[in-house]
Amino acid sequence: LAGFDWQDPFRLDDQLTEEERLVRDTAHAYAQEKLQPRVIEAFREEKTDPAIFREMGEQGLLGCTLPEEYGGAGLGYVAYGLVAREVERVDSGYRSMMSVQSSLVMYPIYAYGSEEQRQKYLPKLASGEWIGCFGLTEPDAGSDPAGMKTRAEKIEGGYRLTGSKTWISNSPIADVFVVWAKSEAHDGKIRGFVLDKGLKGLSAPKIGGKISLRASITGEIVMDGVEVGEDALLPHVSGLKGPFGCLNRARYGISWGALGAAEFCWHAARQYGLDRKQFNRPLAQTQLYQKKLADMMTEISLGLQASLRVGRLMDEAAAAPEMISIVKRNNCGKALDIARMSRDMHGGNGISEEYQVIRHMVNLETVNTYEGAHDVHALILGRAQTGLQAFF
Ligand code: TGC
Ligand code: FAD
Repeated sequence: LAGFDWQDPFRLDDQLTEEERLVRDTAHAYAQEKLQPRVIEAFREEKTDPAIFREMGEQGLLGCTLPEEYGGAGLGYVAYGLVAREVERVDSGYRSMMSVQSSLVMYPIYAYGSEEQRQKYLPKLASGEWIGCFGLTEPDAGSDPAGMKTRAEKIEGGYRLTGSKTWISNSPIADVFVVWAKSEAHDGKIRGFVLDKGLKGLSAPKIGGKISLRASITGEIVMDGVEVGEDALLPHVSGLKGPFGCLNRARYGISWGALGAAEFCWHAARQYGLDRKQFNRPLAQTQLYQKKLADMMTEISLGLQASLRVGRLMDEAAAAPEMISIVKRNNCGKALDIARMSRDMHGGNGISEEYQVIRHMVNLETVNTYEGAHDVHALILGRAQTGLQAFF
């Protein structure tokens, strides 16, 4: 029988292509060398450095699944997941910045946009010169985006948008806004629009005082009769399947990312237990401590295998949204449990910013809620097996 690598129990590494390993190693090196040194202060001071987008762009980490002619890297979804895992190993907020830009802004412009929209936006978003945001959630429409109030009224030569979005990642520093609105000219159906910063009536105030995801800026999008031309409409999609098509990709990436944060917390707890002695022995030499480490290793390695499987199916265009709900829900929930456990295993030191586990713990509270709350994914999976709608 082969030997056992505790850090890679099911030999995930062997299941990757050479290209995927290279992408992972590039993302790992960037995240450790450039993001790790800034994250403690960024979180403490609630500071988002826009330069991070340009750095990620230089490394080829933005929109990496899109074709090279639009600035992407033509990679598959497993590579995209590996990038998310490495970035979130440092901080969920940094992964959020990356995944919104890639899956929620570049993807819809690529998949639903006109050729002119692709040419105008994608290369600059891929390089990180422009920052994007995605506005679906509203003050009165979170888990139920079908209840949105934002309206697009038809005017001569274009549309007038009125409404407000809230809890929008990147919005206060965004150059490009992908927003979803009910369009009168399209029978009240939900349509996507791409807005440029600086339009009259468009503003994006910051939401301050977050206790979670503090390294990633969040804001509102206020549209007070914003007038845009016909060319702002994403022509090739109509209805909720537009935003959900983007969310499928982002949720899948989050399933890998959350496990990156969990791995950080697991490794930190292991090391802490080896270094810290109580009752004349390392904490790691106690049965309870080892049981917790065993649980962490088990959940993380099972979760990674599941995300790998879904990623392979996405590359074959054979993944169902319900598969993504399973890995988004389970991996985020398990990652949150692991971060809380690791915080506890660090004792009093666990609440210090220096040990970093409490930062991951509070970040994962958001990750468990956004992109479909944990219980909302349970209802999607309940509906899939009973045929019964339990949302309302
Ligand atoms: P429902 O009747 O289920 O579906 C309406 C239409 O949408 C289609 N559809 C999908 N299409 C593609 N992929 C999916 N996953 C899809 N899910 C649904 C469906 O086929 C149907 O199409 P059609 O043509 O028949 O009209 O819609 P519902 O209103 O009953 O939906 C219920 C529910 C709860 C499943 C859904 O609304 C939901 O998932 N809610 C969660 C909302 C959410 O995830 N919001 C995320 C906001 S963005 C965000 O959080 C970004 S954070 C990013 C970061 O910082 O990293
Ligand atoms: P609600 O929908 O009010 O849910 C509250 C609670 O009720 C949850 O526990 C939920 O599971 C539960 N619940 C809801 N419906 C049901 C039901 N039918 N049955 C049982 N329980 C139910 N949105 C964007 O559009 N773009 C972004 O970039 C973005 N970034 C975000 C960044 C941060 C930091 C945060 C915190 C959020 C972000 N969001 C973004 C919004 C996010 O997607 C929503 O917060 C999320 O979808 C939940 O909506 P809500 O907050 O309105 O909660």
